[in-house]
Amino acid sequence: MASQTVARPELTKRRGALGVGVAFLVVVLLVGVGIGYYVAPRSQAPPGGEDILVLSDATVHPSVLAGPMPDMFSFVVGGLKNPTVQVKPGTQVLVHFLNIDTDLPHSLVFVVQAPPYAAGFTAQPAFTGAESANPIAGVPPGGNATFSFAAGQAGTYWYVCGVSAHASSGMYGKFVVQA
Ligand SMILES: [Cu+2]
Repeated sequence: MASQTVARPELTKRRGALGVGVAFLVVVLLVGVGIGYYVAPRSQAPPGGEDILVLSDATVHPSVLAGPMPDMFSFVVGGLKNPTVQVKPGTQVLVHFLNIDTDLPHSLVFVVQAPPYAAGFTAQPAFTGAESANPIAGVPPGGNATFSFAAGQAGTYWYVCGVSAHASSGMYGKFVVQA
């Protein structure tokens, strides 16, 4: 009995040290996961399922928001993140582009090339005028742009951000021209 009484404080000390050690490891693990989250490359695929926004009028006026938080490398069209936008051949598309990012420039270009995109990808418009002005420099945070083009030939196209390494970071969606 006497030896147990002596051993108990020692056991309590050990348990205390173990608790501190475990707490320390948990903190280190959480910090590590946090750092990993921020430095990990962004996914190439548009997140979530494929939302399709069908615009069937001869003239359409989509509002495109760029750089919403927390995922600044994405677009929001019709309240949807990087949706597939579908129009009919020959549709006159009048785009209202708004950069809602607080610190990054963004742009919008309709292209033929499908993902994945390299970091150095240079976006070339698939249709005459199918880009915001100065797509590489982009529209500054809080800025907006309006441009229009005719979605000529049926096919599958993509809309991307033309600022360097933004499309490769997941800033794109599908644009379908279909009767
Ligand atoms: Cu961008």
